[in-house]
Amino acid sequence: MLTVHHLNDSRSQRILWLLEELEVPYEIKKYQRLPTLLAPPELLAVSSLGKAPVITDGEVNLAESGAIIEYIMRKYGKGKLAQPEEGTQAALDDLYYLHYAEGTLMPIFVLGFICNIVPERAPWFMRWFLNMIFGQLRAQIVEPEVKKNINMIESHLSKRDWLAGGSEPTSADFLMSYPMEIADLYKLGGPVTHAYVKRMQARPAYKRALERGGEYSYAKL
Ligand SMILES: N[C@@H](CCC(=O)N[C@@H](CS)C(=O)NCC(=O)O)C(=O)O
Repeated sequence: MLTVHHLNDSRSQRILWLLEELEVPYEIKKYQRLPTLLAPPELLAVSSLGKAPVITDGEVNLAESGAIIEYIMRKYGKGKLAQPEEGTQAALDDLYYLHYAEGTLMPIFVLGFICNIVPERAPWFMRWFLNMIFGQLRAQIVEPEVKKNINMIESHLSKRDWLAGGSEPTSADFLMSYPMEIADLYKLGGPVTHAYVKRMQARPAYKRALERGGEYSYAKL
C-alpha cells in the first residue's frame, strides 16, 4: 500500500487531500516538527533531504510535492478527477500553476518567514538591529512581491473556481492549496483567495484528509 510520510502542519497535507479525492488506499506515517520547526531526523531515513512530503509506493520512494502529485495523477488519476485536455489553455494554466507554486510563490513566503524568525530567535541585544535589517528586506522585497503575486492569482481566479477553469480541482490546485491557505490565514489575499480556500476546504475529500492527517494549523475540522 502507498505510504505518505507526513509532517504536521506541512506541505504533505495536500498529498493526503489528493489521495482522498482519488480514493486511493494509503497509510500515513506521521512525523512531528521539532521546536525549531524543522523535521525530525527520522525523515532522513526515507529521503536524503529529510523533508516532507515523501511517498513510498512499492519500490518507489519519491520526494518533492510536485513530483509526487504528478506521479499519483499519472498512476491513479485516470478517470477520477477530470483533467484538462492536452493543447488547451486550461492545460497550460494547470502546467503553469503546478510549477509556479513551489518555483515562485513558496520561496517568497519562505523569505517572509525568515525575515520574521531571524530577529525573533536572535539574542536580545541583536534584535533591534536585525529587526531593522530584516524589516527593510520585508518592506522592499517581500511585501511588494507578495502583492504582485497575489494580484496575479486573484485576477486569474476571479473568473474561475479552479485554476484550470474546470468544475473540479486539477494538479495545480493540489500544489497551490498550501500557499493559498497560508495567504488566507495571514490575510495576504482578499475575498477571491478566501473563497478559493473555502471552496477547497468544503470538499468532503479535503475534510477526510484533514481528519486523517491530524494537526494542521491552516484549516480547522
Ligand atoms: N519543494 C519541496 C519543499 C519541501 C519542504 O521544505 N517541506 C517542509 C514542510 S512544509 C519541511 O519538510 N520542512 C522541515 C525541514 O526543512 O526540516 C516540496 O514541495 O516537497
